[in-house]
Amino acid sequence: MTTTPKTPCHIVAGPLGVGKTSAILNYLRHHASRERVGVLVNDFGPVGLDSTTLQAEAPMTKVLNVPGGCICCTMLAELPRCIHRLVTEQTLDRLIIEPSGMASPAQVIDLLRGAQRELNISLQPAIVMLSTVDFDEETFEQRAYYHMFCEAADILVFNRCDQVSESKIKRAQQWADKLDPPKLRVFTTSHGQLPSELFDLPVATPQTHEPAARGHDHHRHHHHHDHSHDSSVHPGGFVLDAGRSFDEKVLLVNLMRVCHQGIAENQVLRLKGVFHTHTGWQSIEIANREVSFRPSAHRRDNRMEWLTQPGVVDQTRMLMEIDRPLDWREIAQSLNVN
Ligand SMILES: Nc1nc2c(ncn2[C@@H]2O[C@H](COP(=O)(O)OP(=O)(O)O)[C@@H](O)[C@H]2O)c(=O)[nH]1
Ligand SMILES: [Mg+2]
Repeated sequence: MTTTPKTPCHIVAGPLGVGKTSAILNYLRHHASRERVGVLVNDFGPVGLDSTTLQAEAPMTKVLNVPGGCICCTMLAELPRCIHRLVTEQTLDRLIIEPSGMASPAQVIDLLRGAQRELNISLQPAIVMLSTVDFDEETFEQRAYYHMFCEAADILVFNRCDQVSESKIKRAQQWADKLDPPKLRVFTTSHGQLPSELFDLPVATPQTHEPAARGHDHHRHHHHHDHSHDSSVHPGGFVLDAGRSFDEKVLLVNLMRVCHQGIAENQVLRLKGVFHTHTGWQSIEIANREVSFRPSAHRRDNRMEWLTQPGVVDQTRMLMEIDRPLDWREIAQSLNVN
């Protein structure tokens, strides 16, 4: 058993050229004299230019270039080895990792989450940077490429705001504020100037939470509306830490049951969730009495929100229902009946 404190480990991800290295440089300029920071860069070229720039800026910092070019699989194989080298060579106060813009941030997060204990690191909220120049609602809604980055973000940063109009910055911010599950923070900036508090946000490990009584849409600007007048609709929800994982088959079958039979006579009108399952992260939904499943890049926590009618369904009850062991006789019976 190791007694060395875990090194906080930050991921600064995002497409090529959005300003990741600039953000890390900015952090080093403000902190490298007070903190021992280790930086791992996965540059796209064979030369490792980013790591050279970073090292020149902050000579006290340990900068390591992860070889492997732009192929994220190669980088994934090298990453744990490089982290191990950095954290064993000296005690670090912090480790910052810039994956190549080609890497899927969710894959990097999965890898690090799995190796956390072994590497004695503690994964901090993932910072994902995007260029405000690239933003428009339609593109960000429709392109899987942007979904991948937005979903994986715990903290979403729109950089390059100096190159767009005020109204576009506002639109990006408003769009991101409406994302579901909500981000820990959405931040707009230029030249990678991030406030240091973004590196000190606590990793949420709540057991359960009572979500705000929101209506059927989650738009923040509707907050002033009072939906509670509709006493026949009851919201509920919970958040569980990311370390907890579920059996995908059990989840699916139980959600189908909940969808069709409700819980104790309470029909489930709407349900949304993200779950860490044994086979990966899944986003689930019930709408119009149908269950849908799709892979999710969200990695922060397990969470679920629902609306039922007419009675209140508490968190514990819902969790038990969706996690309860499969009863094949019951399933066979329900198949026969329907
Ligand atoms: N105009 C403008 N240029 C930026 C901004 N952020 C970064 N850059 C420049 O864009 C280029 C790529 O930035 P870099 O941080 O290396 O991006 P990375 O590929 O995500 O690491 C560099 O020349 C930066 O100086 C910004 O907010 N505005
Ligand atoms: Mg870079």
